Amino acid sequence: SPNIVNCLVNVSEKAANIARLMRQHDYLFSLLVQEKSIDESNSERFVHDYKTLADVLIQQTIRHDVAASFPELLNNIKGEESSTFTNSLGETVTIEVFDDQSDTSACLLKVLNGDSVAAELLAEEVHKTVDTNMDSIPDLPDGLNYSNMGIWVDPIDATEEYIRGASISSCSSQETRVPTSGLGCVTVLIGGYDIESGKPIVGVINQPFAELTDTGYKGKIVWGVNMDAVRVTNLPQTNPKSTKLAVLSSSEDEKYIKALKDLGYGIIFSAGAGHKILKVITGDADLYLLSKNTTFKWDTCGPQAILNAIEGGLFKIEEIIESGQIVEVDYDDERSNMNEGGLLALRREEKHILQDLYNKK
Ligand code: 2IP
Ligand code: CA
Ligand code: CA
Repeated sequence: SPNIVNCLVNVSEKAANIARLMRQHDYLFSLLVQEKSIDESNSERFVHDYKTLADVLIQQTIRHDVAASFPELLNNIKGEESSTFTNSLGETVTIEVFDDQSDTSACLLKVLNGDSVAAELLAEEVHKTVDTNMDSIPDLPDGLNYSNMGIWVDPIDATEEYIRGASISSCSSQETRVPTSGLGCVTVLIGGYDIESGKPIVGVINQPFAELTDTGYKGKIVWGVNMDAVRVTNLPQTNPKSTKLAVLSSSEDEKYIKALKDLGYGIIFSAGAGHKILKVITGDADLYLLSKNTTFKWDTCGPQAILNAIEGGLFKIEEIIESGQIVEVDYDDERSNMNEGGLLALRREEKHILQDLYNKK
């Protein structure tokens, strides 16, 4: 039977390919930055927001490819985007990825209001076979019940950086390996969780623009499995040294910034919720704290699975500060999609700060 980790890794790479194409192809990029004015004179135009097309097309591609290998998952795959667009005349069209490239292309043609160049370029990328051939992916336990698995997708995290961000080389900080802004902060996030327990069990973070080389952007993929029988990631087996570095949203409250400084942390502001958790996972930062309710289940499910796989955790900061209770974020379908109570991402060896923060309140 197919391997879900392998499947999610490959589909994240296809997503990254689409994201790179839309950003690097001159014509497609011109559509991307024009945003709401592809053709102001044409009121029937469906894509009033082309950047949403990137998001929706990637999400639908992920849905299609995952369900092709795991039909039981079809109705369990959810994401940030809805698949429909409504134009100014109130007509609605659904972006769909079909089994045949020509059908996908025809659907895109409708959405793009007859732009056959764009429709064909995109459909071709959506229907390419992508195999990353990662050799370290483990065998999973037999008899996994995929109808009890939910999937959260954020097709593009840090959209602002994706649309407007400068190339990574111009803004990454050499010293800390944590870019503040730019394409390096963009990620594709896919996470699988156990519907019964609400625990994240598989995760992929794909950074489509991790490196700028002579031949263009190269991506990076981090994956993790957090099952009782298999707990593993593709990260190198090192024990990152604590550098007492906190990575925060530029919108973080002064109160928390001060508390972390008082505890001896250096502060870096950086874009992208997925990117910030990734930096904690890789050891480039030691914690990510977010006091506001500005992330959603699709931002955290995949990253948390990887963090858990290395025995780190993603906790609700509010519970820690208010009652000293150490509660992990979970994925309960009955509750809101918002991560209420904020976030605190930590690797295993940094968990001592849980007590320090509670004492500090
Ligand atoms: C956003 C994105 C933002 C982040 C916000 C997320 O997701 O990751 O960068 O804010 O929390 O919801 P910040 O960069 O201040 O941490 P999206 O780009 O998918 O809307
Ligand atoms: Ca997001
Ligand atoms: Ca997004």
